[in-house]
Amino acid sequence: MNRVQINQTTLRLEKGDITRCEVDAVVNAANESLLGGGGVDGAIHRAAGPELLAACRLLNGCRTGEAKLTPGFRLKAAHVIHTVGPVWRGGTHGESDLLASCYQKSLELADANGIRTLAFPAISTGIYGYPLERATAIAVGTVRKYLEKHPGSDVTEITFVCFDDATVRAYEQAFEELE
Ligand code: AR6
Repeated sequence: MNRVQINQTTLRLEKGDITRCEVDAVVNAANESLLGGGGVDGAIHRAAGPELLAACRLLNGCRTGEAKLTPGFRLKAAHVIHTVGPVWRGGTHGESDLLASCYQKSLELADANGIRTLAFPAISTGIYGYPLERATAIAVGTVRKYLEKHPGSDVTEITFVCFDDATVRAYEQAFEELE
């Protein structure tokens, strides 16, 4: 299963590169400095151009579980929502709440800024080492909870962008578990 409807919003998954997504906002899996890094963060900064780093420098970083907004500059996406996922430290350091907060705060920012279409990477599942299936269950579950609580949300489409097949399978399973 690769599509789920919740109220007015379609949840979908797509295999590919988030920097190429034609959406109102892409979410970046950043670090607390917001000054760039590897993984999807590096790819977004490369594609958006040096203006993105200049904009990020003005934000004074971002705490884990929080989210901040910049323009998308040279990306097709008008905005980037930068959020900082937790580093996996065995699961006993509040990781699941912090990861859920990344999705919740990103959706709140989207709604506050009239963003209708949004693309998320699999936050924390790369360099930060969060176990994939647990992370995708939190991603989909948190988005569902948010949409059920906010039936008037302006967000019409949420894409979970998967960089590899294992991530596609993990989201497919998370979608199935919603039924
Ligand atoms: N499009 C979509 N997904 C991608 C892309 C891309 N272009 N590139 C990688 N991924 P990661 P994290 C996937 O490591 O675990 C950075 O240095 C990747 O395969 O990017 O939250 C930051 O500055 C994985 O599924 O983010 C932080 O220091 C997912 O994106 C740290 O990494 C997340 O992997 C954050 O680590």
